[in-house]
Amino acid sequence: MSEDYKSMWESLELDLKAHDALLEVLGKGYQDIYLAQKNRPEGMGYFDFVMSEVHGLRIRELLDEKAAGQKVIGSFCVFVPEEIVRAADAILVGLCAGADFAGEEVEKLLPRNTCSLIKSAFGFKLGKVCPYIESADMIVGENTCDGKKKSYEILKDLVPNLYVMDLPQVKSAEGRALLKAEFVRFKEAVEKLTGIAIDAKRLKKGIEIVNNKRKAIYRLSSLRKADPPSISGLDALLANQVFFYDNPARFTESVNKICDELEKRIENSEGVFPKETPRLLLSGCPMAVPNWKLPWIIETSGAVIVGEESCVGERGTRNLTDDSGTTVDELMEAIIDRYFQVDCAIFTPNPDRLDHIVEMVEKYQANGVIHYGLQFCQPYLMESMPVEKALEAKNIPTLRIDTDYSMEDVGQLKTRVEAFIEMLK
Ligand code: BJ8
Repeated sequence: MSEDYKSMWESLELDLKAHDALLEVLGKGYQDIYLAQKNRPEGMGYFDFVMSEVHGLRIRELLDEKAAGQKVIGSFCVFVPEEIVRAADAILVGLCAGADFAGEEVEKLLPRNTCSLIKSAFGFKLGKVCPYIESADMIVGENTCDGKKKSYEILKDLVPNLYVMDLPQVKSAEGRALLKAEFVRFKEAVEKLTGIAIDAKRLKKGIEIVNNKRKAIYRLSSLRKADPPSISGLDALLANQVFFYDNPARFTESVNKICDELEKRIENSEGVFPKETPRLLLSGCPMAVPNWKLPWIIETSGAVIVGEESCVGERGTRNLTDDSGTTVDELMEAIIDRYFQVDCAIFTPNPDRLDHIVEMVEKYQANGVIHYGLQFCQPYLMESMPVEKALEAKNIPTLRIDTDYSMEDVGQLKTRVEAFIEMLK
C-alpha cells in the first residue's frame, strides 16, 4: 500500500486494519475468479486496473475533483437520475456493496432476515471500510423495497447527509406524477448542494454523458449474441459493475475499445468458450462488486452467461434519455419518461419485466434462465414465481436460486447449477 493512499484513507477516517483485510479478500477473490479465466479480451486489462485501484486511484481522483469544487453524490439505486447529477458537474457513485462485513455490528441495527445488499451497505459504513460513502457530499436513499426504505430511517443516524427520495410503486398517472415531483425536488437539492443552477444546456450535456456510457455498454451487450461467445459473462458483469464508479468519459471509451476488439474476435470466430456452450440469461437482483459467486459457479460449470436482466445489467442501462428537448421542462420530462420504464420488482403489477426477460432470452439466444434472488428479498423472490411460470409457458428452462453473500452454499449451488446445465445439453 502506498503511503499516499494510507494517508488518504486516514483522512477519510477508514479503519485501516479492517480496510486492509477487505482489500486482501477482494484481491484474492479477483485473482481466483477473474484472472483465472482464459482467453480474456485484452481490453479487460483496463478493468483489471480499475479494480486494482478501486479504493486507490479512483478515490484520489474523486478527492481531487472535490478539491476543485465538484460534489460527490452516492446512491443505492438506478432510480437516482445521473443526468441531473452530471448537469451540475457533480459525480454519482454507486454505494451498493457485494460482500458481508461487520456482520455482528450490522445485526445490532437491522434484523437478521434483511437481504445481504442492505446489510452489506451498513457493514461497510459501520466497519469504516468504504471510501466512497466517506467521500460523498450527499447520500441518496430511495423508497423502493421495504427493507431499503426502513433501513434509511436507521442510516440517517449513521451519516450526516442522507437525502431520501420517494418513488412510486405503481405505473399509473399518479405514479408518474410522484416521480416527476421527486425528480424536480432532487434537481433543486442538487442545485443547492452544488450552487449551480441547472439550465437546459447543462441538462442536455448531462443526458449526453450518461447516454454515451449506456450506448457503449449496450453495444457490449449486443456483441454477446455471438456464438462462440467473445467475452465471458463474468467480464461483461464487471464492466456493468464499473459503470457505477468510473469516470464516465473514460468508461465509455474503454468499453467501446473492448467492443472493437470483440467485433474482430467475432469476425475470426474466436471465443472465450467453445461454440455451442450452453447459454444462460441471469435475471433478478442486482450484483454489486464483489458479488461474483453465482456467475463464477455458472461459468466454471460449463455454461456461459449471455445477458443480465438486472439493474447491474440491462434493466439499469437499456433505455436512453431523449435529448431532443430544448427547455429544462422538456428535458426533465424526457428524464422522467426514461426512468419510469425501469421495471424493478418493487412495482405492482410489473408485467414489463416478464416481457423483457423473454425478449432477452430470444435476443441473446439463451438456452435457459437462472433467476437469482437474494435471500429475504421479497420483491424479487415473490416475482420469481410468475417469472418461472411465464418462461415455462414458452418452454424456456428456468432455475430459481435463492442465496446470499456467504460462500457456505457454493457446493450445493454448484450441484444444482451443473444439473441444470446438463439438462440443457
Ligand atoms: S431499481 S432492483 S437498484 S431497488 S435485493 S435491497 S430489492 S430486498 S436492490 Fe434495486 Fe433500485 Fe429496484 Fe434496481 Fe430490496 Fe431486494 Fe435487497 Fe434490493
